[in-house]
Amino acid sequence: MRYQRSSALYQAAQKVIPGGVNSPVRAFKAVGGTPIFVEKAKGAYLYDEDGNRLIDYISSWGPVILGHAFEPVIKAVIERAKLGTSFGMPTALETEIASLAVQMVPNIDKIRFVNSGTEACMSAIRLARGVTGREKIIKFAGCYHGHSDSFLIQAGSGAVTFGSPNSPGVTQGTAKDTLLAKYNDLESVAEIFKENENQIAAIIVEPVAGNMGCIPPKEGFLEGLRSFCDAQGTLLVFDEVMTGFRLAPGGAQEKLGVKADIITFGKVLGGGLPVGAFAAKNEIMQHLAPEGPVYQAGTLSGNPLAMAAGLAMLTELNKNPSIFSSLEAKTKTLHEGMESILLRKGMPFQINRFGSMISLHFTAEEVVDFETAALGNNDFFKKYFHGMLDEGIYLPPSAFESYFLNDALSMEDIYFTLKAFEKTINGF
Ligand code: KE4
Repeated sequence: MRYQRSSALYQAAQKVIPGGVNSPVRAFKAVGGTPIFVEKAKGAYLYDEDGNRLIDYISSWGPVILGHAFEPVIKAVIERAKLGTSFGMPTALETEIASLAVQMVPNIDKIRFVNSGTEACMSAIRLARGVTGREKIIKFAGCYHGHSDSFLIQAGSGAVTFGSPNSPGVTQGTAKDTLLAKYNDLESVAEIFKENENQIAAIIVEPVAGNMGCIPPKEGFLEGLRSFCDAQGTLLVFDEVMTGFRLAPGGAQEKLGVKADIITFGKVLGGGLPVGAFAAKNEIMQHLAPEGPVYQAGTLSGNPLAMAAGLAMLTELNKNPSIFSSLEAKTKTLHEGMESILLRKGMPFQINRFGSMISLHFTAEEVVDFETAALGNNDFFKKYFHGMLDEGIYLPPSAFESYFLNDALSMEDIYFTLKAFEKTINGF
Protein backbone atom coordinates (compact mmCIF):
# COMPACT_ATOMS: atom_id res chain seq x y z
CA MET A 1 0.00 0.00 0.00
CA ARG A 2 1.32 3.52 -0.78
CA TYR A 3 2.07 5.81 2.18
CA GLN A 4 3.95 8.75 0.62
CA ARG A 5 1.54 11.38 1.90
CA SER A 6 1.34 9.83 5.40
CA SER A 7 5.14 9.83 5.65
CA ALA A 8 5.35 13.45 4.49
CA LEU A 9 2.68 14.42 7.01
CA TYR A 10 4.50 12.45 9.70
CA GLN A 11 7.72 14.38 9.00
CA ALA A 12 5.85 17.67 9.25
CA ALA A 13 3.99 16.63 12.41
CA GLN A 14 7.21 15.69 14.19
CA LYS A 15 8.43 19.27 13.84
CA VAL A 16 5.63 20.68 16.01
CA ILE A 17 4.14 17.74 17.96
CA PRO A 18 6.25 15.46 20.21
CA GLY A 19 6.78 12.26 18.22
CA GLY A 20 4.37 13.64 15.63
CA VAL A 21 1.35 12.32 17.53
CA ASN A 22 -0.94 13.32 20.35
CA SER A 23 -1.00 9.87 21.86
CA PRO A 24 2.04 7.57 21.77
CA VAL A 25 0.44 4.35 20.54
CA ARG A 26 -0.43 6.10 17.24
CA ALA A 27 3.28 6.42 16.34
CA PHE A 28 3.67 2.72 15.42
CA LYS A 29 6.71 2.37 17.73
CA ALA A 30 5.63 -1.17 18.67
CA VAL A 31 5.27 -2.33 15.06
CA GLY A 32 7.66 -0.07 13.14
CA GLY A 33 6.92 1.78 9.93
CA THR A 34 5.17 5.07 9.28
CA PRO A 35 2.00 5.94 11.15
CA ILE A 36 -1.00 6.19 8.84
CA PHE A 37 -2.58 9.63 8.64
CA VAL A 38 -6.32 9.35 8.19
CA GLU A 39 -8.23 11.84 6.05
CA LYS A 40 -11.78 10.69 6.86
CA ALA A 41 -13.84 7.68 7.85
CA LYS A 42 -17.34 6.36 7.29
CA GLY A 43 -18.95 3.25 8.73
CA ALA A 44 -16.35 0.47 9.00
CA TYR A 45 -13.84 2.17 6.71
CA LEU A 46 -10.94 4.54 7.18
CA TYR A 47 -9.66 6.55 4.20
CA ASP A 48 -6.03 7.52 4.64
CA GLU A 49 -4.25 10.52 3.15
CA ASP A 50 -2.88 8.36 0.33
CA GLY A 51 -6.34 7.32 -0.77
CA ASN A 52 -6.16 3.81 0.70
CA ARG A 53 -9.37 2.36 2.12
CA LEU A 54 -8.78 0.37 5.30
CA ILE A 55 -11.20 -1.78 7.26
CA ASP A 56 -11.00 -0.39 10.80
CA TYR A 57 -10.55 -2.72 13.78
CA ILE A 58 -9.71 -0.06 16.37
CA SER A 59 -12.85 2.08 16.04
CA SER A 60 -10.94 5.01 17.57
CA TRP A 61 -9.93 2.60 20.40
CA GLY A 62 -13.55 1.83 21.14
CA PRO A 63 -15.77 4.95 20.87
CA VAL A 64 -17.30 4.52 17.39
CA ILE A 65 -19.05 1.24 18.18
CA LEU A 66 -21.70 1.96 15.53
CA GLY A 67 -19.17 2.93 12.88
CA HIS A 68 -17.59 6.22 11.85
CA ALA A 69 -19.69 9.33 11.11
CA PHE A 70 -22.81 7.60 12.42
CA GLU A 71 -25.67 9.79 11.13
CA PRO A 72 -27.61 10.37 14.38
CA VAL A 73 -24.40 11.39 16.19
CA ILE A 74 -23.28 13.74 13.40
CA LYS A 75 -26.72 15.31 13.17
CA ALA A 76 -26.91 15.81 16.94
CA VAL A 77 -23.49 17.52 17.04
CA ILE A 78 -24.22 19.80 14.07
CA GLU A 79 -27.60 20.86 15.50
CA ARG A 80 -26.15 21.45 18.95
CA ALA A 81 -23.16 23.41 17.65
CA LYS A 82 -25.53 25.99 16.21
CA LEU A 83 -26.70 26.74 19.76
CA GLY A 84 -23.18 27.45 21.02
CA THR A 85 -20.29 25.17 21.89
CA SER A 86 -19.62 25.69 25.61
CA PHE A 87 -21.08 27.78 28.40
CA GLY A 88 -19.49 26.78 31.69
CA MET A 89 -23.06 26.65 32.97
CA PRO A 90 -25.39 23.70 33.53
CA THR A 91 -27.60 22.59 30.62
CA ALA A 92 -30.70 20.36 30.56
CA LEU A 93 -28.84 18.15 28.10
CA GLU A 94 -26.44 16.95 30.82
CA THR A 95 -29.37 15.83 32.95
CA GLU A 96 -30.83 13.99 29.96
CA ILE A 97 -27.73 11.91 29.23
CA ALA A 98 -27.03 11.40 32.95
CA SER A 99 -30.56 10.06 33.46
CA LEU A 100 -30.21 7.66 30.51
CA ALA A 101 -26.81 6.42 31.73
CA VAL A 102 -28.18 5.88 35.25
CA GLN A 103 -31.09 3.94 33.75
CA MET A 104 -28.77 1.72 31.64
CA VAL A 105 -26.01 0.98 34.16
CA PRO A 106 -26.68 -1.18 37.24
CA ASN A 107 -25.85 -0.04 40.82
CA ILE A 108 -25.47 3.69 40.19
CA ASP A 109 -27.61 6.63 41.31
CA LYS A 110 -25.46 9.49 40.01
CA ILE A 111 -22.79 10.13 37.37
CA ARG A 112 -20.24 12.95 36.98
CA PHE A 113 -19.02 13.73 33.47
CA VAL A 114 -15.39 14.60 32.72
CA ASN A 115 -13.35 14.76 29.50
CA SER A 116 -11.40 11.52 29.29
CA GLY A 117 -11.07 8.05 30.74
CA THR A 118 -7.93 9.20 32.54
CA GLU A 119 -9.84 11.95 34.30
CA ALA A 120 -12.62 9.51 35.18
CA CYS A 121 -10.25 6.98 36.77
CA MET A 122 -8.14 9.64 38.50
CA SER A 123 -11.29 11.19 39.99
CA ALA A 124 -12.72 7.80 41.00
CA ILE A 125 -9.58 7.01 43.01
CA ARG A 126 -9.62 10.41 44.69
CA LEU A 127 -13.29 9.86 45.58
CA ALA A 128 -12.54 6.39 46.99
CA ARG A 129 -9.70 7.81 49.09
CA GLY A 130 -11.94 10.65 50.25
CA VAL A 131 -14.79 8.32 51.20
CA THR A 132 -12.62 5.76 53.02
CA GLY A 133 -10.00 8.14 54.46
CA ARG A 134 -7.40 5.62 53.26
CA GLU A 135 -4.43 6.25 50.95
CA LYS A 136 -3.35 2.96 49.34
CA ILE A 137 -4.88 1.47 46.20
CA ILE A 138 -4.41 -1.83 44.41
CA LYS A 139 -4.13 -2.03 40.64
CA PHE A 140 -3.15 -4.94 38.41
CA ALA A 141 0.05 -5.20 36.37
CA GLY A 142 -0.88 -4.68 32.71
CA CYS A 143 -4.17 -2.92 33.38
CA TYR A 144 -4.26 0.66 32.10
CA HIS A 145 -6.41 3.33 33.68
CA GLY A 146 -5.06 6.37 31.86
CA HIS A 147 -1.94 8.39 32.47
CA SER A 148 -2.49 9.96 35.89
CA ASP A 149 0.44 9.47 38.25
CA SER A 150 -1.18 6.90 40.55
CA PHE A 151 -1.53 4.49 37.65
CA LEU A 152 1.88 4.83 35.94
CA ILE A 153 3.36 2.29 38.31
CA GLN A 154 5.09 -1.00 37.57
CA ALA A 155 5.77 -3.94 39.79
CA GLY A 156 8.65 -2.83 42.00
CA SER A 157 11.46 -4.92 43.40
CA GLY A 158 10.74 -7.57 45.99
CA ALA A 159 7.91 -10.01 46.15
CA VAL A 160 5.63 -7.79 48.11
CA THR A 161 4.49 -5.89 45.06
CA PHE A 162 5.68 -2.42 46.08
CA GLY A 163 4.99 -0.18 43.12
CA SER A 164 7.65 1.91 41.46
CA PRO A 165 7.13 4.66 38.87
CA ASN A 166 7.08 3.44 35.28
CA SER A 167 7.51 6.92 33.93
CA PRO A 168 9.89 9.75 34.78
CA GLY A 169 7.96 12.49 36.51
CA VAL A 170 6.00 10.12 38.72
CA THR A 171 7.30 10.46 42.28
CA GLN A 172 8.21 7.72 44.73
CA GLY A 173 5.76 9.45 47.08
CA THR A 174 2.95 8.70 44.68
CA ALA A 175 4.19 5.22 43.80
CA LYS A 176 4.27 4.06 47.40
CA ASP A 177 0.48 4.25 47.61
CA THR A 178 -0.13 2.07 44.55
CA LEU A 179 0.28 -1.66 45.17
CA LEU A 180 0.52 -4.07 42.26
CA ALA A 181 -1.32 -7.39 42.04
CA LYS A 182 -1.46 -9.95 39.23
CA TYR A 183 -4.56 -10.07 37.05
CA ASN A 184 -6.59 -13.27 37.51
CA ASP A 185 -4.55 -14.11 40.64
CA LEU A 186 -6.56 -13.72 43.85
CA GLU A 187 -3.62 -15.02 45.91
CA SER A 188 -1.57 -11.95 44.93
CA VAL A 189 -4.42 -9.75 46.16
CA ALA A 190 -4.75 -11.68 49.43
CA GLU A 191 -1.02 -11.13 50.07
CA ILE A 192 -1.40 -7.38 49.71
CA PHE A 193 -4.36 -7.25 52.06
CA LYS A 194 -2.41 -9.33 54.59
CA GLU A 195 0.36 -6.72 54.51
CA ASN A 196 -2.05 -3.80 54.51
CA GLU A 197 -4.98 -4.85 56.67
CA ASN A 198 -7.82 -2.29 56.45
CA GLN A 199 -5.54 0.24 54.73
CA ILE A 200 -6.68 -0.11 51.12
CA ALA A 201 -9.02 2.59 49.81
CA ALA A 202 -9.80 0.87 46.51
CA ILE A 203 -9.06 -1.90 44.10
CA ILE A 204 -9.24 -0.61 40.53
CA VAL A 205 -9.58 -3.24 37.82
CA GLU A 206 -10.54 -3.61 34.17
CA PRO A 207 -13.35 -6.19 34.56
CA VAL A 208 -12.35 -7.50 31.13
CA ALA A 209 -8.77 -6.44 30.53
CA GLY A 210 -8.13 -4.80 27.17
CA ASN A 211 -4.66 -3.32 27.61
CA MET A 212 -2.71 -6.57 27.57
CA GLY A 213 -4.59 -7.62 24.51
CA CYS A 214 -7.99 -8.90 25.61
CA ILE A 215 -7.87 -10.92 28.84
CA PRO A 216 -11.22 -12.07 30.25
CA PRO A 217 -11.50 -12.53 34.03
CA LYS A 218 -11.13 -16.15 35.17
CA GLU A 219 -14.17 -17.73 36.82
CA GLY A 220 -14.43 -16.31 40.36
CA PHE A 221 -11.75 -13.62 39.95
CA LEU A 222 -14.04 -10.59 40.08
CA GLU A 223 -16.27 -12.26 42.67
CA GLY A 224 -13.13 -12.78 44.77
CA LEU A 225 -12.24 -9.09 44.52
CA ARG A 226 -15.79 -8.23 45.57
CA SER A 227 -15.52 -10.34 48.71
CA PHE A 228 -12.09 -8.95 49.61
CA CYS A 229 -13.54 -5.45 49.35
CA ASP A 230 -16.60 -6.33 51.45
CA ALA A 231 -14.41 -7.85 54.16
CA GLN A 232 -11.93 -4.95 54.20
CA GLY A 233 -14.15 -1.88 53.73
CA THR A 234 -12.35 -1.29 50.41
CA LEU A 235 -14.19 0.15 47.41
CA LEU A 236 -14.23 -1.89 44.19
CA VAL A 237 -13.69 0.36 41.15
CA PHE A 238 -14.55 -1.15 37.76
CA ASP A 239 -12.70 0.71 35.04
CA GLU A 240 -15.30 0.32 32.28
CA VAL A 241 -13.77 2.93 29.97
CA MET A 242 -13.47 0.13 27.40
CA THR A 243 -16.21 -2.29 28.46
CA GLY A 244 -18.87 0.27 29.35
CA PHE A 245 -21.68 0.44 26.77
CA ARG A 246 -19.64 -2.04 24.66
CA LEU A 247 -20.24 -5.44 26.29
CA ALA A 248 -23.89 -4.71 27.08
CA PRO A 249 -26.07 -1.68 27.80
CA GLY A 250 -25.02 -2.08 31.45
CA GLY A 251 -21.44 -2.98 30.57
CA ALA A 252 -19.38 -5.57 32.40
CA GLN A 253 -21.46 -5.36 35.57
CA GLU A 254 -24.49 -6.51 33.60
CA LYS A 255 -22.58 -9.09 31.55
CA LEU A 256 -20.62 -10.58 34.46
CA GLY A 257 -23.09 -10.02 37.30
CA VAL A 258 -20.56 -8.52 39.72
CA LYS A 259 -21.37 -5.26 41.50
CA ALA A 260 -18.76 -2.51 41.63
CA ASP A 261 -18.85 0.45 44.03
CA ILE A 262 -17.58 3.05 41.54
CA ILE A 263 -17.61 2.59 37.77
CA THR A 264 -15.65 4.68 35.29
CA PHE A 265 -16.56 5.28 31.67
CA GLY A 266 -15.18 6.86 28.50
CA LYS A 267 -14.97 6.03 24.79
CA VAL A 268 -18.45 4.86 23.67
CA LEU A 269 -20.09 7.22 26.19
CA GLY A 270 -18.87 10.17 24.11
CA GLY A 271 -19.68 8.71 20.70
CA GLY A 272 -16.27 9.87 19.50
CA LEU A 273 -16.18 13.20 21.32
CA PRO A 274 -14.12 13.75 24.49
CA VAL A 275 -16.18 12.31 27.34
CA GLY A 276 -15.32 10.36 30.48
CA ALA A 277 -17.46 9.78 33.56
CA PHE A 278 -17.53 8.09 36.94
CA ALA A 279 -20.62 6.89 38.74
CA ALA A 280 -21.77 5.25 41.98
CA LYS A 281 -24.58 5.02 44.47
CA ASN A 282 -25.55 8.29 46.12
CA GLU A 283 -23.91 7.48 49.47
CA ILE A 284 -20.58 7.61 47.62
CA MET A 285 -21.32 10.38 45.12
CA GLN A 286 -22.59 12.74 47.83
CA HIS A 287 -18.94 13.09 48.97
CA LEU A 288 -18.17 14.89 45.74
CA ALA A 289 -17.98 18.69 45.51
CA PRO A 290 -20.04 20.80 45.61
CA GLU A 291 -22.21 18.54 47.82
CA GLY A 292 -19.27 17.06 49.71
CA PRO A 293 -15.58 17.80 50.32
CA VAL A 294 -13.92 15.68 47.59
CA TYR A 295 -12.89 18.20 44.96
CA GLN A 296 -13.13 17.52 41.22
CA ALA A 297 -13.84 20.00 38.40
CA GLY A 298 -13.47 20.74 34.68
CA THR A 299 -14.05 23.70 32.38
CA LEU A 300 -15.41 21.54 29.57
CA SER A 301 -16.99 18.79 31.66
CA GLY A 302 -20.50 18.12 30.39
CA ASN A 303 -19.71 20.04 27.21
CA PRO A 304 -22.89 20.35 25.12
CA LEU A 305 -21.36 18.99 21.88
CA ALA A 306 -19.88 15.97 23.64
CA MET A 307 -23.12 15.42 25.56
CA ALA A 308 -25.12 15.64 22.33
CA ALA A 309 -22.90 13.02 20.69
CA GLY A 310 -23.01 10.78 23.75
CA LEU A 311 -26.78 11.08 24.13
CA ALA A 312 -27.32 10.17 20.46
CA MET A 313 -25.03 7.15 20.92
CA LEU A 314 -26.59 5.91 24.16
CA THR A 315 -30.10 6.46 22.80
CA GLU A 316 -29.29 4.24 19.83
CA LEU A 317 -27.73 1.51 21.98
CA ASN A 318 -30.59 1.61 24.46
CA LYS A 319 -33.20 1.47 21.69
CA ASN A 320 -31.52 -1.41 19.82
CA PRO A 321 -29.75 -3.68 22.35
CA SER A 322 -29.54 -6.29 19.56
CA ILE A 323 -26.47 -4.34 18.42
CA PHE A 324 -24.47 -6.03 21.18
CA SER A 325 -25.34 -9.57 20.09
CA SER A 326 -24.83 -8.65 16.42
CA LEU A 327 -21.37 -7.32 17.22
CA GLU A 328 -20.57 -10.38 19.30
CA ALA A 329 -21.66 -12.69 16.46
CA LYS A 330 -19.40 -10.89 13.97
CA THR A 331 -16.47 -11.11 16.38
CA LYS A 332 -17.16 -14.83 16.90
CA THR A 333 -17.07 -15.38 13.13
CA LEU A 334 -13.74 -13.56 12.95
CA HIS A 335 -12.43 -15.59 15.91
CA GLU A 336 -13.43 -18.96 14.44
CA GLY A 337 -12.08 -18.07 11.02
CA MET A 338 -8.72 -16.94 12.41
CA GLU A 339 -8.51 -20.03 14.60
CA SER A 340 -9.03 -22.48 11.75
CA ILE A 341 -6.45 -20.72 9.57
CA LEU A 342 -3.88 -20.76 12.39
CA LEU A 343 -4.58 -24.41 13.21
CA ARG A 344 -4.07 -25.34 9.55
CA LYS A 345 -0.79 -23.37 9.58
CA GLY A 346 0.26 -25.19 12.74
CA MET A 347 1.80 -22.18 14.52
CA PRO A 348 1.53 -21.40 18.26
CA PHE A 349 -1.25 -18.92 19.06
CA GLN A 350 -3.84 -17.88 21.59
CA ILE A 351 -6.99 -15.98 20.69
CA ASN A 352 -8.67 -14.26 23.65
CA ARG A 353 -12.18 -12.95 23.19
CA PHE A 354 -14.96 -11.48 25.27
CA GLY A 355 -17.95 -10.03 23.45
CA SER A 356 -16.59 -7.76 20.72
CA MET A 357 -13.15 -7.51 22.33
CA ILE A 358 -10.61 -9.88 20.81
CA SER A 359 -6.83 -10.25 20.50
CA LEU A 360 -4.35 -12.64 18.89
CA HIS A 361 -1.17 -13.64 20.72
CA PHE A 362 1.64 -15.61 19.04
CA THR A 363 2.38 -17.89 21.98
CA ALA A 364 1.47 -21.45 22.94
CA GLU A 365 0.90 -20.38 26.54
CA GLU A 366 -2.56 -19.35 27.75
CA VAL A 367 -2.63 -15.55 28.11
CA VAL A 368 -4.15 -14.79 31.51
CA ASP A 369 -2.08 -11.87 32.81
CA PHE A 370 0.63 -9.37 31.89
CA GLU A 371 3.47 -11.90 32.20
CA THR A 372 1.89 -14.44 29.86
CA ALA A 373 0.79 -11.66 27.48
CA ALA A 374 4.45 -10.58 27.28
CA LEU A 375 5.46 -14.05 26.04
CA GLY A 376 3.90 -13.37 22.64
CA ASN A 377 6.34 -13.34 19.69
CA ASN A 378 6.54 -9.63 18.86
CA ASP A 379 8.42 -10.17 15.58
CA PHE A 380 5.54 -12.32 14.39
CA PHE A 381 3.11 -9.63 15.54
CA LYS A 382 4.94 -6.91 13.58
CA LYS A 383 4.90 -9.07 10.43
CA TYR A 384 1.23 -9.83 11.01
CA PHE A 385 0.30 -6.17 11.58
CA HIS A 386 2.01 -4.98 8.39
CA GLY A 387 0.85 -7.94 6.36
CA MET A 388 -2.74 -7.16 7.25
CA LEU A 389 -2.20 -3.44 6.66
CA ASP A 390 -0.91 -4.22 3.17
CA GLU A 391 -4.16 -6.10 2.60
CA GLY A 392 -6.20 -3.07 3.71
CA ILE A 393 -6.90 -4.09 7.30
CA TYR A 394 -6.11 -1.63 10.11
CA LEU A 395 -5.38 -3.46 13.39
CA PRO A 396 -4.22 -1.97 16.71
CA PRO A 397 -0.47 -1.20 16.22
CA SER A 398 0.50 -3.09 19.40
CA ALA A 399 0.24 -6.69 20.62
CA PHE A 400 -0.93 -5.29 23.96
CA GLU A 401 -4.18 -3.90 22.64
CA SER A 402 -7.60 -5.39 22.09
CA TYR A 403 -9.32 -5.10 18.70
CA PHE A 404 -12.49 -3.03 18.81
CA LEU A 405 -15.10 -4.06 16.30
CA ASN A 406 -17.88 -1.70 15.28
CA ASP A 407 -21.32 -2.72 14.10
CA ALA A 408 -20.91 -1.06 10.72
CA LEU A 409 -18.68 -4.05 9.82
CA SER A 410 -20.57 -6.30 7.41
CA MET A 411 -20.14 -10.05 7.13
CA GLU A 412 -18.48 -9.34 3.77
CA ASP A 413 -15.93 -7.18 5.62
CA ILE A 414 -15.32 -10.04 8.06
CA TYR A 415 -14.85 -12.55 5.21
CA PHE A 416 -12.58 -10.08 3.39
CA THR A 417 -10.57 -9.76 6.62
CA LEU A 418 -10.27 -13.55 6.91
CA LYS A 419 -9.02 -13.78 3.31
CA ALA A 420 -6.39 -11.15 4.15
CA PHE A 421 -5.59 -13.02 7.36
CA GLU A 422 -5.10 -16.32 5.49
CA LYS A 423 -2.79 -14.66 2.94
CA THR A 424 -0.78 -12.95 5.72
CA ILE A 425 -0.41 -16.04 7.90
CA ASN A 426 0.48 -18.24 4.92
CA GLY A 427 3.17 -15.73 4.10
CA PHE A 428 4.94 -16.44 7.42
P1 KE4 B 1 -8.33 8.08 27.94
O1 KE4 B 1 -7.72 9.04 28.94
O2 KE4 B 1 -7.33 7.65 26.89
O3 KE4 B 1 -9.65 8.55 27.36
O4 KE4 B 1 -8.74 6.74 28.76
C1 KE4 B 1 -7.75 6.07 29.49
C2 KE4 B 1 -8.17 4.63 29.66
C3 KE4 B 1 -8.70 4.23 30.87
N1 KE4 B 1 -9.09 2.95 31.09
C4 KE4 B 1 -8.98 2.02 30.11
C5 KE4 B 1 -9.42 0.62 30.39
C6 KE4 B 1 -8.45 2.38 28.84
O5 KE4 B 1 -8.32 1.44 27.88
C7 KE4 B 1 -8.04 3.70 28.60
C8 KE4 B 1 -7.45 4.15 27.29
N2 KE4 B 1 -7.30 3.14 26.28
C9 KE4 B 1 -6.24 3.33 25.33
C10 KE4 B 1 -6.20 2.12 24.40
N3 KE4 B 1 -5.78 0.95 25.06
C11 KE4 B 1 -6.39 4.62 24.60
C12 KE4 B 1 -5.51 4.75 23.38
C13 KE4 B 1 -4.44 5.79 23.58
O6 KE4 B 1 -3.83 5.82 24.67
O7 KE4 B 1 -4.22 6.54 22.61
